[in-house]
Amino acid sequence: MIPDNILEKVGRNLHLQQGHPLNLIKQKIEGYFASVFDSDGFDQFSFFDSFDPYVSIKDNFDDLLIPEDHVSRSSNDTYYRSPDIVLRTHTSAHQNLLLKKGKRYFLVTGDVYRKDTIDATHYPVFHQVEGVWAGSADFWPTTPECDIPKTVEEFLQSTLEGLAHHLFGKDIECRWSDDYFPFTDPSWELEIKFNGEWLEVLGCGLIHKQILTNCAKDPSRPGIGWAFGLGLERLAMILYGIPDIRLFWSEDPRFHDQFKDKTPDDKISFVSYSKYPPVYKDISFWAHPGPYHENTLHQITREVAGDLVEEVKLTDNFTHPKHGKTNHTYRITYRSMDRSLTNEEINQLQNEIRTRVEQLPVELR
Ligand code: FA5
Ligand code: MG
Repeated sequence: MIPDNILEKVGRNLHLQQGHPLNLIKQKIEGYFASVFDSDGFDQFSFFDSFDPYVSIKDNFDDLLIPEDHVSRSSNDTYYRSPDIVLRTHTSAHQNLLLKKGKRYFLVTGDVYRKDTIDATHYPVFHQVEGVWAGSADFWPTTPECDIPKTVEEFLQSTLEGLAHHLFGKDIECRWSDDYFPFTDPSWELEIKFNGEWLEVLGCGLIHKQILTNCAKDPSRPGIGWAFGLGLERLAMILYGIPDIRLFWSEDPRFHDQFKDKTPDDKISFVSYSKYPPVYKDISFWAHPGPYHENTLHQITREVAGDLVEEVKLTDNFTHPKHGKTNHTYRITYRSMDRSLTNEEINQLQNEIRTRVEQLPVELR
């Protein structure tokens, strides 16, 4: 049920490999939380990074108040090992268990898995750091002038802006927008400017009161707290100037030699060792609305072409006024990170993709 190209990533634990950029940036983030929450009045954070990526749907969805019919539960979005066990789609899967154990201040780092679109900043396996700060009910002074949720919100945003400054320096451009998660209320996302464009790096919010109540020893005193989940690859791309998310999985020494002897305090600017030429191929088909899910072509392409696919982009999406069917045209960009591609191998991959698409409820053109 879980394809081989995904299974082979389980257990690689890039975030634990010494001298890997994801490990370096993880250490920088942990270092920031260790130093900020070291002063009087703050309890220290605990760091976890080795929880099993197979989790129950209770942990990944139910306990986070994600509704039964939410799209993220669908097998178009999530890798199911069995009806009750998934590859975690986010590190939030560990929030409830840790809170129930009485942990209130912690980071959890781990690999997460999603059937997602394909381009330079999305990959079906990536790494997140979850952060939770859950203050007790009597942490804040309850004077009438003190708006507690507002204070906790400002505390969250200043902590995360402080992290951005710690990683990237004071001149980094950040912006906040409202977001939505079933497990936080209110919720926000943080974007950072990268190569002239805004890149979403994290989601966060005040922990939903129901979750704090469910996890509290005394449910009548749930307290108040915040949580965030950030994408480690995205931050490492910005920090080290890594142009393509596939590079994190490369075994090319020209990649690893640039990081392997470094410490989290070293300044590193990744030097691209090549930009091999891309090969473009288009594929078009008519699809009825409903039976064809837009993620399907991305998954097929990833299964057939692995890391040789750089991007899958919908370039035309036209609904015929008479028969109501929609034409989908996708442009597939093939490019290797470490060598030139031959026409022959790409034609073979493209034919295999066409053969698989023919088995879908669509009409290939
Ligand atoms: C979540 O996963 C929430 N669990 C975050 C959260 C935690 C919110 C706690 C509130 C409280 P989201 O789906 O937006 O949110 O993903 C969080 C981050 O993961 C994104 O901002 C992005 O940096 C990264 N990310 C998401 N999808 C991908 C992908 N396919 N490839 C690489 N990074 C990704
Ligand atoms: Mg998001």
